[in-house]
Amino acid sequence: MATKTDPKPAGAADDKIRSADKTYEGLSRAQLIEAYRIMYTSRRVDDREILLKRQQKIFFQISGAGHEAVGVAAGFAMKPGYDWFYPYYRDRALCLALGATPLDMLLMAVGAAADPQSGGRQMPSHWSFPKLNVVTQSSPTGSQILQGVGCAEGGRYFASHPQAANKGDGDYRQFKDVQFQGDEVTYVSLGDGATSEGEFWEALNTASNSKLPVVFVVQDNGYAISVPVEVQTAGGNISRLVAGFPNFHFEEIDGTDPVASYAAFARTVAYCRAGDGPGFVHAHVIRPYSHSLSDDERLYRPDAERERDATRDPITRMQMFLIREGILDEKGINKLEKQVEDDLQVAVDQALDAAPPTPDTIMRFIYSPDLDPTSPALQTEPASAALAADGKKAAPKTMADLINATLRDEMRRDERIVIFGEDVADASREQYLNEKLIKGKGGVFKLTYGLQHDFGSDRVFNSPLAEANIVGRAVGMATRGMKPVVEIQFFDYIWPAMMQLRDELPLIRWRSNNGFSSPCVIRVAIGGYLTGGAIYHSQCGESIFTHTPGMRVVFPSNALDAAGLLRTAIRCDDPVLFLEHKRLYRETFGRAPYPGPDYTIPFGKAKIVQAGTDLTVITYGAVVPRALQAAQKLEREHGVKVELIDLRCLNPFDWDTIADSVSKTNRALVAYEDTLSWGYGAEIAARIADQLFDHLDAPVRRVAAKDVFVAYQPILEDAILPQAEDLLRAMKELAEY
Ligand SMILES: Cc1ncc(C[n+]2csc(CCOP(=O)(O)OP(=O)(O)O)c2C)c(N)n1
Ligand SMILES: [Mg+2]
Repeated sequence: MATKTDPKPAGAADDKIRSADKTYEGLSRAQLIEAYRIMYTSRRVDDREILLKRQQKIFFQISGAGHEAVGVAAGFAMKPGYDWFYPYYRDRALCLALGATPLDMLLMAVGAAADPQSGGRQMPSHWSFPKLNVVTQSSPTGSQILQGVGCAEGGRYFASHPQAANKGDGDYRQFKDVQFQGDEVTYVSLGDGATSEGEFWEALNTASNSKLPVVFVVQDNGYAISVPVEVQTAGGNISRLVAGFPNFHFEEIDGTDPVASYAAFARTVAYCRAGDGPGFVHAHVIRPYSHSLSDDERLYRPDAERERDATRDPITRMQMFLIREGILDEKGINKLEKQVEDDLQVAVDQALDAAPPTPDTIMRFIYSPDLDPTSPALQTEPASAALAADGKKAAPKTMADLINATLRDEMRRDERIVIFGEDVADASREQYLNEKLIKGKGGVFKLTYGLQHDFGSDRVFNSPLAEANIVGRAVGMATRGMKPVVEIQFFDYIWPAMMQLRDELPLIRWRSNNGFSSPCVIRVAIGGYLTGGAIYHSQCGESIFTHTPGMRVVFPSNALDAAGLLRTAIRCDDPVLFLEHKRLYRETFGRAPYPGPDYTIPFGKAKIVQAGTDLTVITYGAVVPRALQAAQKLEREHGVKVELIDLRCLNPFDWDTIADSVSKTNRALVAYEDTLSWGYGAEIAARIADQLFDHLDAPVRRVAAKDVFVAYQPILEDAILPQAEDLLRAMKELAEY
């Protein structure tokens, strides 16, 4: 191991003093003893968990064995509760070094209610320690990396907008504490296998380009379950592949050597703290305990290879180092180890006695316990009505205009809001704007036009063309207390962000048992009826997201609702998917005067577009104007009075309004633009059949798109998407049933 000694010659008496003062890359002898205590504790917690798993007292085990030295080194070089940490499941020693206890870990392993990390919701080794700034970890390999980048961006943003950290009234800010240091560093770690995930490269790209203070740590144990590193990584060495990223400080180290690892981290953290850019530490480690307790590495690794690794075991190496350097003798080591064992036994006993969570808690913290976006207090009147009463009638505006105006109002009100996405800025080369050489873009649909001009390039900016990048960074920023309002240019291209949207964003709060939250807004242009939009610019698919607990989903059909619901979305303490129908952006239907900067609509409150007595039509989005047209024709021609319900918000949705209406009309038609089978309306239809069966005089009917993607040729598009005539026919049949 690397050592550094005081070069000054000395006599025998001085020798003792000198050796007591001797430091090892800045680590004192006491710190090295502490490092060994943590490493040994980490290994022994793994061993005890393995035993408990064999005794069926815990339900899963994955170890940090072989990764202890690099973990302790990073923990010593960084500051808990000051810096930020997005660890990997092998980071047991890191977490112990930061201040987590074996009891915290064992409570998680038994799935105790008192598990401080998840309350029994997550597997062991899925670290989450709010006080230490260790951010809730998930299982998908690699999804933590972009979040770490967003976290670092959050710290930088608050440092340059300190007032933004102030609490604000009447919105999520009341419940979202912000702390920032100005020079904090974000730690993100992953395995050699996880470097193959695309999000890893997206994260390096942004950290490099923005010179963000992120330390990327690849703990390379040579295997991803059974797949060796040369299969993951072209040429077998990740350091060689990433070397071309500008602005980085790179280190490639023996991660089984705590002193060398500490030195590398100290250099890297100093570089990041100084604001010079990100760091990359590639630590070669070993994995002596197979991948997890569900894996037996003897199936794919011969004994000779495993024995070779064993000679590098960081625990035995560190023991030998302490003895060789005269820091501890064998007796000292035995004493330390005995103390660790005794303490561990107490923790194991406590964990085994801990009460499990009760099943009645399962629904807690899916959403914010503090701010209810369905609150009647959010029901407001548009200020435009007051203006109209004064006789100064404001001109009706499109949905696009009012979304833009709402974003502007809210950005003025809440400095934590940033907007980013593809093409959303007016111009990334802002000198063109300053010199008034150009007008600016502001989104492919121009929804964010002028916002960069008004609020600056650090609040409205373009992202790379990478949807996971957009959402993953937003998650990290929102965790820090910012309010990212990001744009996915077309719903059809939301899928690269799916891991973040399904497994991360909506789960941050629930899986951490309310330890963390990430309330942000994802605006998405959605839908067809475009004439030429074709397959990849016409998709719906909202049910995929309403099927995800933890995600609010909103889908307005007109300008006023869009303004009111977007404001509620932005002020909300939950993640919101805000779906904007492209066809409705500039329609004549549903224009409205500007409703003022405080106009909100509660989530989960439908609107009765037209009252009726004979038949209920439940719909939303671009089907609303088509259904209205059909209903008006049906009444004109056949005297049938349709009650038309616009859901506006899909999760939560307004069951009470549906139930009241169907109980009255005894007939229900559910209409939606997405493909018929498994669509959002299928759930509504099922609930009506289930809960309102006694009120029905006819089967519940659905009108939706054919079960095919939208084709380019307008004749085909018309045949695929539900049209007013289809709705009219279905309404008439149902009324006559
Ligand atoms: C996205 C994703 N795909 C697959 C898995 C299943 N899985 C869990 S760990 C793992 C291997 C990870 O290897 P590496 O990143 O090298 O980390 P190590 O376990 O070796 O420390 C795989 C495939 C997962 N958790 N997430
Ligand atoms: Mg690995």
